[in-house]
Amino acid sequence: MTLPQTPNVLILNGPNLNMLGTRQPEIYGRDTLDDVIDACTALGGDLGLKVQAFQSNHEGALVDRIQQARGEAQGIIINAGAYTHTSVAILDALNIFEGQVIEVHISNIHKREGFRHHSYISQRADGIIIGMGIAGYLLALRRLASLVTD
Ligand code: CA2
Repeated sequence: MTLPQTPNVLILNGPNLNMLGTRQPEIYGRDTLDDVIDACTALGGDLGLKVQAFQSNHEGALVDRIQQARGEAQGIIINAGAYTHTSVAILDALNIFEGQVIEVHISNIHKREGFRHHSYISQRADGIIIGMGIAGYLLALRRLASLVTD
């Protein structure tokens, strides 16, 4: 399949991240997911990247979207939410994806409950950004830009 001239980056968000900005601002901040995606889309434009975004509360829908990204996106930024700590299916899907993968967590998962300390995604991720708030998505985008346009 022919890849597009402008590199595509897919931002994937897992369960409950659609609630950003509405609850637990002390952990996740006050910006909504739409705010995050708007900021990433604007920065992506500056960096020469086309940004696509997908959020789902369903594991299989995230697996389907990762499969769809094959041959379509050069990089994935993923915050798999709680599936980070449970989902071999998402890890397997990412292992089939040929591009760059950056894992993002808004909160510092290592400062939280023990069950959040392990990530299945980290076994596949090319980079990990943890505990930087929503700025982590923008940092991930800058890193992906350097990885996919070099
Ligand atoms: O820190 C992160 O980004 C997490 O991936 C967020 C997940 C959590 O299960 C991970 O351990 C760490 C939870 C996302 C829930 O997002 C909400 C946002 C606002 C209000 C309520 C939930």
